[in-house]
Amino acid sequence: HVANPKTISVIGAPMTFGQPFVGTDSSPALLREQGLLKDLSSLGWRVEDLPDLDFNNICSEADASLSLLGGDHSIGIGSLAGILRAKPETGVIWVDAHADLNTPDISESGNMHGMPLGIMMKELVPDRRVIPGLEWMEEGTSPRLRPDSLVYVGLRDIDKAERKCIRELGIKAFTMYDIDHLGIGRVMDLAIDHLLAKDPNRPIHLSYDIDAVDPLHAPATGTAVRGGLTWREAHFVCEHVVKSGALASAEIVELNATLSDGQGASETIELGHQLIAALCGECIF
Ligand code: HAR
Ligand code: MN
Ligand code: MN
Ligand code: MN
Repeated sequence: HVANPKTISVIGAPMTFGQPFVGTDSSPALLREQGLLKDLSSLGWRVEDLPDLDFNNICSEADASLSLLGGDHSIGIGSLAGILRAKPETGVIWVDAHADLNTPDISESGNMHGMPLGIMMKELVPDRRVIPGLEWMEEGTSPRLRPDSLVYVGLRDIDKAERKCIRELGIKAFTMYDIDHLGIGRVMDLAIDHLLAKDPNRPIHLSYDIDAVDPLHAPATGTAVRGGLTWREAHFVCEHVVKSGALASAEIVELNATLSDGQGASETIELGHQLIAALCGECIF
């Protein structure tokens, strides 16, 4: 449970370069305009509002203990690098329709937002400095994510090469099939157990791609896939991670208000806003 008073640092990460569309860069401002920060203070948090990251100076590593507002999912490269540098034992829950486990060698699209996890795995990219823009990720000083420190929730659109990597690396993956079969409650219990069984005190980072949610509720995103999380399942994921007491940082990504009509855009931003409030303990008694 959330022990207050605690500080939450909020950083906007208006990144678009990881995929073909503009628009993901306005989401931090749209979330702020909806009163996100005020809501978090009324939930009892001391809110530290940090300036948006400047992606004209592209290489940046996030600070730890925070909430990041994307931006496309390529910001995960910087957030994971920063979080793992501060707390190498961090476990990651990746909520997404996609596995984001591509590398420049195997990606079918070449889009960086499909690669953040691939780039973090030593098994897939032994030397990241060969990737243009990632020269700053020095081996030895920029920690890796171990395959057993990652759990997926919500997968339903996995590339062939990614599927092979998930199998070979033994990454724990709960697809929409598993959610249909077991229910979201059991899936989240198993996901959290997987990360905390060996080390109950390790921090958890939650990376939430809004396209995990069904396009019925989150149409304003670049790569929507039908058959996603319901409204309640989407919230439950956040509520249950908070309840574990291990949540240390989170990011919400791939909101793109320009990719839907007005109503779809505002519903998507509102959902993002509500998911962040849920991560801050809104519905926990
Ligand atoms: N796997 C595909 C690729 O690498 C699609 C990735 C799609 N987008 C995301 N990532 N939003 O979660 O291009
Ligand atoms: Mn993603
Ligand atoms: Mn996705
Ligand atoms: Mn339970």
